Amino acid sequence: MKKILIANRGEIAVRILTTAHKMGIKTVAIYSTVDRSSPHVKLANEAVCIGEGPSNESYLLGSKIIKIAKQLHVDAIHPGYGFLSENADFAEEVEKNGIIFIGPKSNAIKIMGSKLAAKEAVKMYNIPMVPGVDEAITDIKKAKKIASEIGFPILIKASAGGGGKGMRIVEKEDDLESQMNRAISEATSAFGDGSVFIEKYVASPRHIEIQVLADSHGNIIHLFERECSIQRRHQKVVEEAPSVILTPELRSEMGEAAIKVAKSCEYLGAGTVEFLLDENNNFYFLEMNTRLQVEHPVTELITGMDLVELQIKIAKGEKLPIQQKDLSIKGHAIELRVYAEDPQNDFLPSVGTLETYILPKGKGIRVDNGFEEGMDIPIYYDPMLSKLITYGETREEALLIMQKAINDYIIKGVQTTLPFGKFVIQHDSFKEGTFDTHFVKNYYTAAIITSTNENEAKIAALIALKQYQEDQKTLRIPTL
Ligand code: MV4
Repeated sequence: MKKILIANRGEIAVRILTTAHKMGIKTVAIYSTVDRSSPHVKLANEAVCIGEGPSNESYLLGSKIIKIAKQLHVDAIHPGYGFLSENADFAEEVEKNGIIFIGPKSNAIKIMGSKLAAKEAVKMYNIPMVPGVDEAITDIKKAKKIASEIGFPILIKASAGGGGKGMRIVEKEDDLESQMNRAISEATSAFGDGSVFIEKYVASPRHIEIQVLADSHGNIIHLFERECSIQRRHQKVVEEAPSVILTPELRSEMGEAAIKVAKSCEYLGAGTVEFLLDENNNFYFLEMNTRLQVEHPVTELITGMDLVELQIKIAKGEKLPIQQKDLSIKGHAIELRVYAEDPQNDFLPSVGTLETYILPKGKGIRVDNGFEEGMDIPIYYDPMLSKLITYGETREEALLIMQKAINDYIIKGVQTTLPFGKFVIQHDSFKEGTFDTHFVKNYYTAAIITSTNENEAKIAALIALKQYQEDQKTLRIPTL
């Protein structure tokens, strides 16, 4: 493999380019007109403009991307996350054109892209699943019977849904029919597939996911868990590894289950198996993400592995260079996603120019970043600027470094979620590790940040006053 094309932008394009260059592989970047001065364009050996700002006129143009790859004699395409990364047709088209898709085969993407197909695939592997049905429900009588067997509250989910889209909690039988009809019509218009199913609603779960790697020689390993419970409206905010709640036994049970999920779809490459963990630490398989995830760096920091390098080696047909027994967890890593969003104004995207943009640095700090001072934030894409990742020997150390790194990260020109991140990591429930997926909803209000800002301004004013008074004293000395 001599040359790869990165079909993505922002921090993840930079992340992939960096490892490719480390491995002596040449790179091709693609970019839209609004991204022409982005770091990923400058860093790549070659760069091709593929269209205008909107994703469907640029980063989603699969056929055009494949055409460019062929023209430039590219050996493989890395899709990153988002965009075309979980598009089974794209993966298939890439391979049909004699180019390696750095990811699983299109069939695995297809299976895991449908929650019902995923349940079907893992059926014979004894993976714990939330009580519920494993087939699409259309008949309301049947739905009522099932719901009463499971017991309310229940959750209606869309088979094609993701990120919480098309989910509905139903508290009592009276609401079932109307909620089911709504869920079906929502799923039909959002995904073109109205299949919905029913599960018992797990009220206060934690969201734990397991990183897996599978090579083309039948070897599958897991790289432990990531704790992803701190999220806001299905958007993850803070992730960490390891999770404070897992025991070594539970960790290895979940790891084994994740490996079986990978086996069930003949998985290839890096993937993530998502689980819910209930109050009694029972875990249930939710879904599998068939891509490199945003939060992969925390896994890299605690295992010492380069996941992109391993993805590339697997795509080349190499055997995994490590076995399960070679892996262990060392230290603790925390990731904060830094978005150009205003936490004091309902997290609305805050567009504008990065007038000042200074990254924090130092021991235990890693910033996976896609922007530079002076750049505009395009309105067309996810407004994530970077990921601030810290590492320590202990969770406490990683948290202390995170606190300092947030303070040292200077962004002017746009509002960001840095103050929100600071709120999260300083919260008692987060520090104690007693949180669940309702953390943000339960504890966060915009007023907290306003008052933190006011307090900090007050302290700054007091320090300034004190200093002024001190200066006055010294100034008076010569006149005495
Ligand atoms: C659930 C659940 C409770 N019970 N399933 C949300 C997105 C999708 N991946 C699955 N999700 C959930 N499924 C049952 N049976 C609660 C959630 C859920 C959630 C899951 C992970 C992280 C954050 C979440 C926030 C709200 C709901």
